Amino acid sequence: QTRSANAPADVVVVGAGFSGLYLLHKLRGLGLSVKVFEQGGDVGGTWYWNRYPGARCDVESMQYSFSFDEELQQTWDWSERYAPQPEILRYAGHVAERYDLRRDITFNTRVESAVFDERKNSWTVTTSDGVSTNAQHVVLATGCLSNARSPDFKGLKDFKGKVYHTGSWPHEEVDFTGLRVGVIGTGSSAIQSIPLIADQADQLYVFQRTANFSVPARNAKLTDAERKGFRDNYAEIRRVAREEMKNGIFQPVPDSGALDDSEAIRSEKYEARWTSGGLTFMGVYNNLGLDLAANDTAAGFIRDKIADIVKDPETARLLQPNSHPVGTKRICVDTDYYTTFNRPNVKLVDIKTHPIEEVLPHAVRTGGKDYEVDALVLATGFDAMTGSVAKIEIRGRNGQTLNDKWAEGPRTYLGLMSAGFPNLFIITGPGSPSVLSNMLVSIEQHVDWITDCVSAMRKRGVETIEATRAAEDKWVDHVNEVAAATLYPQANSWYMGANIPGKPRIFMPYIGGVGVYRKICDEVAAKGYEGFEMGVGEEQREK
Ligand code: NA7
Repeated sequence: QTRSANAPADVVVVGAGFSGLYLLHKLRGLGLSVKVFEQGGDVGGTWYWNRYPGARCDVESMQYSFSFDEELQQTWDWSERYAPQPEILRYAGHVAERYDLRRDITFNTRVESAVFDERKNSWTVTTSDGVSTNAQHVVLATGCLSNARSPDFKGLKDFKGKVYHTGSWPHEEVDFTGLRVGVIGTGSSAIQSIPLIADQADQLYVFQRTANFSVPARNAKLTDAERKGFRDNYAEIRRVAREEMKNGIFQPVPDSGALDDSEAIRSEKYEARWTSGGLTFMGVYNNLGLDLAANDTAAGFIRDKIADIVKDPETARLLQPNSHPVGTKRICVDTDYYTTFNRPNVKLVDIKTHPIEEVLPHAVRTGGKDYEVDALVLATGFDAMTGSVAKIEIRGRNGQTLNDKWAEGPRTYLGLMSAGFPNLFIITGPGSPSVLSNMLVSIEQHVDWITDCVSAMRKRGVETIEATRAAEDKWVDHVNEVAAATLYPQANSWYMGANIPGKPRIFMPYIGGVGVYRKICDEVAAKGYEGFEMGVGEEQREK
């Protein structure tokens, strides 16, 4: 392919999900030239790819939405408490239209490499069409759950039916009517799609390795009064989400711990959250993520619910999670998940005791039994947080690649930059609260911080910004220390990289909370970007 070059840009942004869209809008506001590359055919990121039946965000739509434009939040009508994926995707499209963003986005184009030139202080970004683009800054807005992962089960490639992955679902309608279907995995994507697939399919086999905790979503149409309730109070609701909540989702953290209450009061409180539904279940007490005995009370409550709902005792037993404290893998939010196992056409298959031995042309073999299926759904998750960054060859100072630097686990300062990679920013990167938060709260905060930073650089007349090793080491230690004080590292979760064979086991997100994190980032900026080094260009120095 002939190599050609685009006009240079001030900033190249990788990805046109919610991060990329808001970045483009904000950076344009500084008068910068911005070029966005997106591997998908349109905007939306996660919501472009995850089109499986039942796909929804587990954060309520009135909160999982942009807050930067009052008119936008006052005029977009969310239809349900948890809007379905097509609606979230329409919202992303609406945002792109409203700010005329698509003209600076190149679709169906992957960024393959980004190489820093130490003399010119600029990045050369090469895309899958063989074209290169020079830019002063690169921002990785590549998403945390964007690199879908299919385990290499023996025989999978010779399977004769259709194979789907929840994280890269086809754009055309998929109809399971009359088919025998196997779903592998019981994470959030599986838990959302299983009830709908069971409704269509003749027979559904659910292959479960690890049982997960799930709470009812209690999804419902939003009424005008509910929407108005949010809209009238948005200023305060958004402020609390940014500043006071641990993750921008729960109510502010309560004062009491689970063991402070009697069993009767505790059950009442859990029951109330179970009835109101959603992720806020984990916000009943302040120590569910910290104290195993406290956590057990919540875990036990959910296990009892499962036993009540699921009629077959052996199926109920298998569905009761016992391998990790509740919440240490992201808790799932479902509609009719457990009741689905009462249907005569649904069977749970335990692949922990008997792992999948082989996929045959028309069946899945486990425990010496062949389960005949016409279609397979891999709900097997993602190479989370670092997977999409790792697919790009990123070379910083001295030709070092980011993959080499991160071989023992990702290292960042504030999740925003990595030492040795000047002018390369990451949105919701490892070391930031990202996946433990309402993503939209984190995305807006990161984009605002980065935009302010670039603007400050321009005002000072500097060409580069780079995290210092010392600041990065200190931040990595802090991220680890905060995580170690919680129960989270006890689970084999994708937060830990534990779902990817060979990936270093490190708790990747920052668990200190979005409010605390925001304060730290603001203080760093207020102190003249403490922990970062700013530099003038070599040509400027030589003058
Ligand atoms: P998850 O939560 O990573 O779930 C993946 C599921 O697939 C989980 O049940 C895994 O079992 C299972 N899995 C993965 N690999 C295998 C193999 N090799 N054999 C058997 N089973 C396997 O991904 P999701 O897409 O559901 O959700 C990701 C996030 O998106 C979610 O947390 C929300 O934040 C939104 P395991 O638990 O590893 O034993």
